[in-house]
Amino acid sequence: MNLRETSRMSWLWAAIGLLLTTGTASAAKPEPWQLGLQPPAGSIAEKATDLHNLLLIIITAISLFVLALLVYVVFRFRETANPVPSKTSHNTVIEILWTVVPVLILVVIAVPSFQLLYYLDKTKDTEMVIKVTGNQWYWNYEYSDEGVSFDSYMIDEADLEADQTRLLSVDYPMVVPEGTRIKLLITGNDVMHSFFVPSLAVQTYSIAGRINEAWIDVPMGETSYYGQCNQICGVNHAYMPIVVKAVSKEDYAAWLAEAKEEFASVDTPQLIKPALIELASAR
Ligand SMILES: [Cu+2]
Repeated sequence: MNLRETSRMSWLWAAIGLLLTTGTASAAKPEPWQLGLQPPAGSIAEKATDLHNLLLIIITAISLFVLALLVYVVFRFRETANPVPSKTSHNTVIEILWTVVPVLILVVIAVPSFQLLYYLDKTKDTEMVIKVTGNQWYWNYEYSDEGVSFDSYMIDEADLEADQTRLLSVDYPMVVPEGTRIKLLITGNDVMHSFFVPSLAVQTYSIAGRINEAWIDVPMGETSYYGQCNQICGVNHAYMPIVVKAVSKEDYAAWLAEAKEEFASVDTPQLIKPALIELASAR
């Protein structure tokens, strides 16, 4: 490789490096020209990202292998090079290989996949509970143990302030203490919605008459995690974003005291408590 080629290669690697890092240098919301997943926040998202990266390597290797085989077959067995085609219809060795190798690949994928599934199911280790209700077209967050419940609406484009994000900022975010494992009881009031926050790796359907359980592992750090309803739920489907705002434990206590004044709910805890007791005794 001469000097010119070497410098061309280094440009290529720099460009690839840039493409790979743009996905990891952003905040907990989508960025313009972002590639890949949002940076993972918390243990669930880290495990999900690791699984995604493993699958990406496997699927890339498989695609390149199949492409190489196709290119080889097209050139090696073209009409001019191979005028009399073989009529072979069976080859035991190849048939065993193309059965056993995919099975082994699936086993390799299954192990971390099941590990993650069972990790996602560990809702009993959580420290607090928030009930999330999907409505056309806003979310309601209920801190049942605190008797607090409030609606969360998207901020209109005309009312956006400098630090707010179009289509993602809301008037009242779901405020949570940093470094806390939170159980979410997700339900719906009308049509199907879906509670989706990519950086926390949570995506759970909200269905009227059902309570779906999920948990989030909010890491340390005062960050807002942005998400959206990702189940087509009517004309304003795109306008019911989610903001999970992590604050310090002290700020959370102060917010909660204020919220108790502002959003005190008298009736809802009575409705939700029996359901919570049922859930707790079932586990
Ligand atoms: Cu929705």
